[in-house]
Amino acid sequence: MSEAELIMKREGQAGTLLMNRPKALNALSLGMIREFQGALDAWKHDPAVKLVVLEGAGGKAFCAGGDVRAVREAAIAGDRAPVSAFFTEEYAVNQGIAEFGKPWISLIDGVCMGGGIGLAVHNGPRVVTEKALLAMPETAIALFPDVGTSHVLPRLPGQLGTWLALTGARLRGADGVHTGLATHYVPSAKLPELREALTRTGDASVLDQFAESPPPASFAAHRALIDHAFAQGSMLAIIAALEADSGEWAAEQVKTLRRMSPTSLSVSLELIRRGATMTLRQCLDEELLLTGRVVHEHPDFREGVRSVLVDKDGSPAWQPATLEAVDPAGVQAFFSRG
Ligand code: QUE
Repeated sequence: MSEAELIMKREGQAGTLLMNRPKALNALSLGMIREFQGALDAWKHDPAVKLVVLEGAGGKAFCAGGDVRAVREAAIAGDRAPVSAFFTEEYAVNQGIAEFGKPWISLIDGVCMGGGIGLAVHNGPRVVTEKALLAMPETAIALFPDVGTSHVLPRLPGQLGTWLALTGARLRGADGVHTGLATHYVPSAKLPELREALTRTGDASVLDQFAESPPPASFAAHRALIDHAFAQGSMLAIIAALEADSGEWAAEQVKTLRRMSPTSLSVSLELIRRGATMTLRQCLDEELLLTGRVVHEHPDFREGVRSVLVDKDGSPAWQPATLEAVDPAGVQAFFSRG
């Protein structure tokens, strides 16, 4: 008998959800997404469920993202239906979490990227430990920040969200709290006791007895540069602003950006700017339009997943290969509903 990919239980006054694909760092399959929808439907109006506790199995990851290997295989096969189902149903779960109406408590004690962020960030509380590692890494595989993060990232302080979206910067737990992606910092060793208190009482405010003030933000010294450089109106202007700074950190950011898909960077920047004035639902709609085009009509997504997750060679051949060669009208065309 194979074990469920999402283990759904009633414990005390809580509903608990355990993402259970540990070998894939709990990356979201379509089956898991459907089980999430089932849990939302079952518990939203159940008065016996006071809150939900969400965790990842295996001790390494909360959730590494979406099952983008499967999406790539469908794209190569020219099979649009499974790709459309995956993103449509994933984004519906993101919206459902936002509208759940009760605490949806994520215990993030390991890797949490992309789709994992989308399961946590639209509701709360969002608990991180010293072992948490948060990122929006999509520009490395020529996707873009989705799962409703085009709504969330422009609302983080200053230009932190633009920086995270474009560079895929990895945040440790404390930095997660300092950006606002997470809400509470709790040492990993205290999670079992926190979990027990949450399920026993059904009261999210017990968190205040466990939360500690996080260590200082590792990016504190770079905040002024982040807010200046990532406020620029184009990718080339962002690069130029970073290159105008003589520090090592700025040079590292340029190196990172130069490795990402140039098309994906340009589309992601436009998406983040548009998202600043859009509702979550509008953002998810726009992301859904973009997934179809990015996955099926542009070569970089297949190439990015090949390079990062399949062959792991770290040398993707992007088309076009440089930001200088990206056509601005082509970027706008990704967004047109004509
Ligand atoms: C960008 C991404 C993802 C990624 C790496 C990126 C992503 C994702 C995974 C992932 C990681 C480990 C696994 C797995 C998937 O990596 O979405 O199955 O075992 O799911 O640079 O967007």
